[in-house]
Amino acid sequence: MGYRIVVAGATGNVGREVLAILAEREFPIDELAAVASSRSQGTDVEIGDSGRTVKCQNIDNFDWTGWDMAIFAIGSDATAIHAPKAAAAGCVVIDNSSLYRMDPDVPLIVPEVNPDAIDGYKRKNIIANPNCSTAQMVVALKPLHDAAKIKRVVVSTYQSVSGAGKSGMDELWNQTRQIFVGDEKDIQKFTKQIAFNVIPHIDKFLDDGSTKEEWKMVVETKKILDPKIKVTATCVRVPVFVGHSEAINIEMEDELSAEDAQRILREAPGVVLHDKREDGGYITPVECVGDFATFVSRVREDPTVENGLNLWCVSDNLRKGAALNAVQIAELLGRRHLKKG
Ligand code: 11C
Repeated sequence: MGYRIVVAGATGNVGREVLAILAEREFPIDELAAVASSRSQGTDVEIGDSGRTVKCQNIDNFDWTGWDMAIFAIGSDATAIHAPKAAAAGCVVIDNSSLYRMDPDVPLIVPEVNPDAIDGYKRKNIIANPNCSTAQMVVALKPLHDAAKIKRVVVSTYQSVSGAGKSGMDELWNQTRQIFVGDEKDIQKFTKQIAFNVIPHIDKFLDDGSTKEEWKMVVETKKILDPKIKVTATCVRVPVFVGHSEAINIEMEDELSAEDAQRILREAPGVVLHDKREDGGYITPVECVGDFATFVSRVREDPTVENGLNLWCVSDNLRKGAALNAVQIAELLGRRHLKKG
């Protein structure tokens, strides 16, 4: 016996990945509904490579009664309208937007890191999925925090254009072609040229000069992993289609050698350590696409601070950063609270 599950935003970058991952992981489903805005009503959406499709329904008219859970990938504005309706009808919402992440009555979950926090979902019938750059970072940090207590993290990100949706991917593709053939460049989605360039700006600016993406990495890491950890982030958009990368500097309370960190990371859930200290002995974003893992490479001691480590972390932002983590939350919710059969 399986679940009655809804995928909201089924035609978007993340929604399509959710459908693919539900099929890949053989999530037990009795009935699947795909919903999106009225524009997509009637569209046949492919369920990954399974050869099956599901017809998209209009979210505005959807009756949430009797559905066990819904994975939302529709952005904060639409989530504010539809999530409360679904939750009130008894359908547990697993939300990819940033709307509920910092709500004290909504658990923010990365199953490898804070699975027990999911028990708080009953307060609102909503569970939040973190920002993609936070999700992969906390998967890599958690085992090191358990071993040597992390005090401070300095992270620089190299984030792919798919984090900005399909229109971000289209802009990189079009600009690359335009530059190649000598056409005028079209700049719409990003604030500056993204092809053959990098942009130190993701999401809107805040009063202190940081960006909202950087703020999310700070506050979400504290909520998921440990409120005592200090985090400072610089988030940068790079001309990569899929896969976010992060250079992470860590200061710990206790000493941890690079060798011990490698040993710990090799065994850590959700992590694949690929760290050969030779040409090509590390993972780059194009190699992580379509994978479930958070890849860690370049683990080394940082002699400029006490108990310091550096590492490089790469993951598919549409998967661990969004769709996979949401499906893992659905699996955890099923195991712990909504058992079937
Ligand atoms: C990006 N991390 O790469 C963003 C996308 O809060 O869920 C995800 C934004 C969010 O642009």
